[in-house]
Amino acid sequence: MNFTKTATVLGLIAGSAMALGAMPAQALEGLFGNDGIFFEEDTLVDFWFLESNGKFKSTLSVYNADTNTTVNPFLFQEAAPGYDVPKTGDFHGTCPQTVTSPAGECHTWFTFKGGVNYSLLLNSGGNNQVYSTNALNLNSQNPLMQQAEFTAMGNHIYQIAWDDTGNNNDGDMNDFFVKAEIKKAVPEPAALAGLGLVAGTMTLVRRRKNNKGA
Ligand SMILES: [Ca+2]
Ligand SMILES: [Ca+2]
Ligand SMILES: [Ca+2]
Repeated sequence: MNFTKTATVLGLIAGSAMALGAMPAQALEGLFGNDGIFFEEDTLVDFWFLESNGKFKSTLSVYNADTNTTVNPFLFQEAAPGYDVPKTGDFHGTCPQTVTSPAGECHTWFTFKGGVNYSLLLNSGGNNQVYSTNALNLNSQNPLMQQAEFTAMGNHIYQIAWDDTGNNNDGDMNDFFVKAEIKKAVPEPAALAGLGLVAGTMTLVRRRKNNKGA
C-alpha cells in the first residue's frame, strides 16, 4: 500500500460516517494545469460550461498527448458564434442556447486513465487549435505559449479560461470558460455506508488495485 492509499484509508477512518461525502485532499495525485494533465490512477473530472465570448465556433475536447489523438466524444461544442448584445459585445455564448455537451447538457465528465498524459484542446478550426498544456502550443500560430488559465476556485475545483487566437490573436483570455472539479473515480464513499468502515475501505482499495487495467 503506497502513501496515497494509506492516506485515503486514514482519511476515511478519521472522517466518520458523517463526513463520508468528502474525500481527503491527499487522495488526489498528479498534474492538472499548464504543465499537463496526468493522474497516477483513473480519475473522474466533472466539467461545466460557464460562458464563451468570441466569434469562433469552438469545440473543447480531451486530447491524449501520448498518442496525439483527440478523445471522442468532445466535452462541449458551440453551435453558433454566440448572440452577444448587450452582454459583452464579444459574441457572448451560453448553455444551452449556443453551447452544449454532446448530450445537450451544460455539464459533462471524463475519466482520465491513470498513467496517460492528457491535455485539453480548444479547436476553432484551421490552425486555431490551442491546448491547455503550454508545451503543446509551441507549434501553433500563436506566439504566446499560454492559451488557457487555470484558476483555483476551491478544493480541486478550477476555472479554465481560454483564448482561441481569434480577432487577430487578441489574447483576451475570455473566449471559452469551463469549470472543472477533480474527483476520485473509485471508491465511491456512498458505497461504504452501512458497512464496517475500515474493512470496507480496505476491501475496496484491494479490489481496485486488483482490477487495475481491467
Ligand atoms: Ca466562440
Ligand atoms: Ca473574446
Ligand atoms: Ca480572444
